[in-house]
Amino acid sequence: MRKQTLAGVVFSAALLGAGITDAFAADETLRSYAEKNGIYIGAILNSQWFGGGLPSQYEQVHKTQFNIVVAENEMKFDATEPSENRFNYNNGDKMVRYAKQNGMRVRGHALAWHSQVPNWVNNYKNDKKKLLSVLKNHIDNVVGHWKGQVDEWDVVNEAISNNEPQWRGFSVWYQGIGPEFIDSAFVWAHAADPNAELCYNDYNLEQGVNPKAKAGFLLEQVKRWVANGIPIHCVGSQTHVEDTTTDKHFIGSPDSLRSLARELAKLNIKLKITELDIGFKSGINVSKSDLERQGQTFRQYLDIILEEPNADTYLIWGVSDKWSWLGGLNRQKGLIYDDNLKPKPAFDSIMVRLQNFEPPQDTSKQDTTVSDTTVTDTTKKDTAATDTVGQDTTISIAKIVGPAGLSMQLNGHTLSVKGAVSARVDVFDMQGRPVFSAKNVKGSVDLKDVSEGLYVVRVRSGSASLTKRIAIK
Ligand code: 9MR
Repeated sequence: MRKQTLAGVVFSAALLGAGITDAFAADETLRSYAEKNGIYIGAILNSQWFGGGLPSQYEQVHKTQFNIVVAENEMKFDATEPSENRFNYNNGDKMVRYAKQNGMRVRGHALAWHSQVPNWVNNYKNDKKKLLSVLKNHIDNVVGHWKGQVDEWDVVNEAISNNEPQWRGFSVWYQGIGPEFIDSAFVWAHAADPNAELCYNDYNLEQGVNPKAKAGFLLEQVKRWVANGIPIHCVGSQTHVEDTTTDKHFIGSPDSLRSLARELAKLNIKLKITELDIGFKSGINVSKSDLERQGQTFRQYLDIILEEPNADTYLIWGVSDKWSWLGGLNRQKGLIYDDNLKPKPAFDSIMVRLQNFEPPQDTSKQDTTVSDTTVTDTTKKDTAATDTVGQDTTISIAKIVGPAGLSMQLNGHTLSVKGAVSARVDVFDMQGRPVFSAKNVKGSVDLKDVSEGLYVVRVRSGSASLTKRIAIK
């Protein structure tokens, strides 16, 4: 399977550099590097945006940094069909226009879900035939209205129970129709827009792929749907997770989610991360190192999307910690921008990863090529910096030539830069934190103050830029 092409994405956004740390140039945005890697990176449009209640900087950050969008609440059942057969598309239309203007892909969320169902639907809870026609009518109209404009839909959301691997009981659709509401919803959505990608979306899917976990149960259903010709194309993993150091009870992990991606690949089904946040418990004091560790976890989830061929989307459930649903879950600070819309270490961490990811060219050589410290092996599950450095006994990199003849070469601790009158050199650690920076470099620069480890070095001169992963011993 190939990554989805981003050919349709037009980069018309004014890249003004909003929300970019000083370490990154104005044209270095998450979306520009995501596009280079053939993936989508996004954040919801918060409900407050629809009412015009957010500062202009919010939208500036959003459209500059992201290339896929989803509405926090505005395409849900209660928003789109508040009373029977009377549809309201105003807010959804507003988002679709915004996405078009800014060259973004659109996700639709969500068609059949137990929550945010308007009261009138419950009047029919004991009438299976009527409920079926209510759900069909909703899907026909909503998917039909945005046919060709909403690229992918969460057709069914959260239909599996939290604790036990079984269907969720308290759902008007499940109780009134039975689990076959799911199969039908996919069939109707496909009929309404045959080109839309259709997903099953749920949370706690990063807690292991075994029969006792939600992901194991889901996998069995996906196998059945695929075998029965149900038009399902993707699984959305919401990935609302918690920092595992400050909450010892949280059991999710990037490795578990990666296992699910690999199982889904066997069925030709994609995995998307659709609602990512990595929160801390409310009330605890979140330190700088907590935020850096959070950044590393953000990067580990991104690695799945970059490395697994059937994974293509990395969507965060919010932009800034200031406007986040997480308080309601007794969590805090789970996003990549702080209360003042300033990028957090998590932003730097995923930015540097996006900039430096190199798809493996020859997988048979994985883990073996260490003579060149440019370390093209980026395919490990977790970029275990210490392991890689441990295998790497040299500290020179072959000459790397980039655009406009700009080149760099590392010998010992001396980085030589050629092809530039003067250059800026930045070195970042693997979590994207700047560890060294020098301006007006002519010829060479001494990195002796950079301690042993794995880093990313970037050389820039004018509009030319070269970035490489290096090991320093
Ligand atoms: O972020 C949404 C919040 O504003 C709503 O009050 C809430 C109501 O159910 O839904 C939130 O979004 C949820 C999403 O639709 C489905 N997955 C869980 C999300 C966070 O609760």
